[in-house]
Amino acid sequence: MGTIQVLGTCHHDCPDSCGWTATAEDGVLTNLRGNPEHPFSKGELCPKVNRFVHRVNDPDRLLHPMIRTGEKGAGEFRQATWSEALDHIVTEVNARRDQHGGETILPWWSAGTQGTIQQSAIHPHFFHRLGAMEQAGNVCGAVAAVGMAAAYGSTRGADPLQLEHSELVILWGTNTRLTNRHLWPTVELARSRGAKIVVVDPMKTITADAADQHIQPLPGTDMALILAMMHVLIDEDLLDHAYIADHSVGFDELAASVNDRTPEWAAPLCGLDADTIRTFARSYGSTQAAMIRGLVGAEHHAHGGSVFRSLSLLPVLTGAWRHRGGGMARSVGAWQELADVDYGVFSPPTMAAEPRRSYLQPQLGQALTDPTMDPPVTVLFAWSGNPALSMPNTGAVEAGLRRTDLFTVVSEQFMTDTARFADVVLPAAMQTETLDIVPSWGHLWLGWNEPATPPMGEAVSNTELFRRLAAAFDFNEPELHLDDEDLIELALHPDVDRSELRTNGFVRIRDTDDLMPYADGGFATASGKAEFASDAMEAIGQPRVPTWTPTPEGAGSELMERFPLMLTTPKKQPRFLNTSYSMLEAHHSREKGPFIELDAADAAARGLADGDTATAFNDRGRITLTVQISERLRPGLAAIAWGWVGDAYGGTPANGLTNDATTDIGGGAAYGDTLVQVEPAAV
Ligand SMILES: Nc1nc2c(c(=O)[nH]1)N[C@H]1C(S)=C(S)[C@@H](COP(=O)(O)OP(=O)(O)OC[C@H]3O[C@@H](n4cnc5c(=O)[nH]c(N)nc54)[C@H](O)[C@@H]3O)O[C@H]1N2
Ligand SMILES: Nc1nc2c(c(=O)[nH]1)N[C@H]1C(S)=C(S)[C@@H](COP(=O)(O)OP(=O)(O)OC[C@H]3O[C@@H](n4cnc5c(=O)[nH]c(N)nc54)[C@H](O)[C@@H]3O)O[C@H]1N2
Ligand code: SF4
Ligand SMILES: [Mo]
Repeated sequence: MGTIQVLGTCHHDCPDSCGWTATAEDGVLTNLRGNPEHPFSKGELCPKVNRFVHRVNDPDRLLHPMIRTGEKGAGEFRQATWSEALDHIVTEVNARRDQHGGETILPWWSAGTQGTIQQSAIHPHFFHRLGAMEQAGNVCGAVAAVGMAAAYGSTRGADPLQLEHSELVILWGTNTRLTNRHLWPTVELARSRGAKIVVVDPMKTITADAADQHIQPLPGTDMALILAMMHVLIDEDLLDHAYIADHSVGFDELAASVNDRTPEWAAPLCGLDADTIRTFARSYGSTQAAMIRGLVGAEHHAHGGSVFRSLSLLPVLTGAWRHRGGGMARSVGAWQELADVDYGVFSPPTMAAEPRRSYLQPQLGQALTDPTMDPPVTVLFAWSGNPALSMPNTGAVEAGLRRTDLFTVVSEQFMTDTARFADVVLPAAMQTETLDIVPSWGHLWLGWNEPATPPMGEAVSNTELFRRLAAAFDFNEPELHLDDEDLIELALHPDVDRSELRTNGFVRIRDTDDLMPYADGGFATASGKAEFASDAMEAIGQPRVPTWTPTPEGAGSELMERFPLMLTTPKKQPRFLNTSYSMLEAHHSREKGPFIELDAADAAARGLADGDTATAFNDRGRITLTVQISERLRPGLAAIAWGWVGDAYGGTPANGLTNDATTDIGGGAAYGDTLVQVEPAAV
């Protein structure tokens, strides 16, 4: 076989979608480096993927199908052949399907791979054919998307690279230097040209450390802050009247509703000074090219959708959209879908017309344990994710996974906390072993991914997994058996330059140069205008205009009497990608923690000092860890980093405490609306 070198793209759930060059010798991956030609990542990867060769060749990698031999969750398995594993799945699934119907089957997946076909192809047809339940909602991005669309009619926003031209960069609930690291040089470029950088985040992150100003509201109180900003903009006439008149509807309704939403009103809710809010609003309203950049942090709250809806309306008030470097930048996925990649081709055409029973992705635990579910869920397929660690309220997820009458199939690369509960584990291929195209939610290039080696052992890509499952169930429809080249061809817009994509490893999304999407209005709502007041929102029971409503488990709620601290569970460790990599020694041994982080005042009030052992608890769970006094927090806030394997927390992971209530819109999770009490651990 000799040495081969191919171009690829990182598949991780990360906005950067970096380009790489992978080298294999005699069918073994030996090297992986950033592709210096890649226009966004420019040859750099990150502390996770710099060790990807080790991940691929790790001795603990799953290489063969396995069938459970021990108790559920004990992690005891025997190796099986593919045909034995598939036969077992068909027998067990069909028995349950015969008894309860197809809707007894629950497919759960996430973004373990963001590659177009490996994430999205074939499985919709397969589960449709089985008559299984449908997954709705999502913990990542869906809430912000629906919120933004409520204002604009679409999720199309600014190209984050336009930050280069900004005079004011507002990083709203995003830890750019860590989670979107290849965008940071653009932020610095803007600063070198005179821009001011403001971070709005309850925690003093490494991004906040590097900003010119850090505004540190209590978690989940952004709505109050934004309404007060709107009040100041209107009260002090820092508005673009012509833009509002030409390109929006509902301004008078908004103005009336924020009339009493003064900075003095918002200050105690947000835990900020009224002056800070007023000055911030003035600075925003008096800068033309002001860009708000958000990712996911602020959506993990009960009002996450409203926050993104309201943030999207700020640049409409000030007309920032008219100016290069102004507006609102979030995921750019919509541009890719518009121009280059059609995901609709992967769903059966009749799917929307014949909806099947659905559940919300973050409420897996509830779906598996709700005694009123009729028919009950008796089969779980889980792939491309690690819900036992990543979904909120682990207690419910685990209780579901432990059910002896539940038949669970997990496709994985490693023996995760989820795979341990499987009846059958199927080995999954790695990105360097599969063919794909990879979109990005952080920049406007589509990546190519050429496999450098065949899959190791008996691992298979997700598309091959579902082709094999379809064959085992005797489903012969051609759409269940398309090969990977055909699937890519099906999804790619005819005008995308295939040869450039393959030869360079990336291609610019068509028609996206120098994007100024709303400089002249042209919003995608029915009226063609940005909507301060929305009939569509009202029709689904949401406030007509952006509104502050207290949350049952948020700042100022009654529950604070028992659980006075707001818990944040930051996901982002430099060497972990969500929970991926946390089981690899070379990664977790270099990260410190997990700890219970407390502000010095809150620790002192509980008689706790740095290095003591404490328990954080609420009605969902208890976690005992070492205390770390942290200057990253503010009084009233506790933090437990998320992403470590369950054992690192003594069994109950960070999500054992988090809230599985859904968000206002978008079907996300209110992880961040979690209250706890912390006390010295019992000795
Ligand atoms: N190294 C590394 N990089 C990653 C990941 C990783 O695990 N590790 N994960 C990737 C994934 S899946 C995603 S979605 C992205 C997410 O990227 P980001 O959205 O940038 O990251 P988060 O840590 O989810 O949230 C960002 C910040 O939101 C803050 N926040 C929490 N609640 C609130 C609130 O109510 N209001 C405001 N204003 N801020 C709030 C948090 O304190 C946090 O610092 O990162 C990706 N990149
Ligand atoms: N408390 C708390 N919880 C959170 C968050 C938080 O900030 N705080 N963040 C949330 C967010 S934004 C996200 S995106 C989710 C992420 O949570 P998940 O989507 O569950 O992501 P990971 O934990 O990284 O798990 C991905 C798994 O997919 C596997 N995998 C990778 N590629 C493939 C493949 O091609 N095929 C198959 N079959 N498997 C593959 C990997 O081995 C890995 O175990 O977590 C959410 N959970
Ligand atoms: S995880 Fe993100 S930063 Fe790291 S290589 Fe992949 S896309 Fe780039
Ligand atoms: Mo995410």
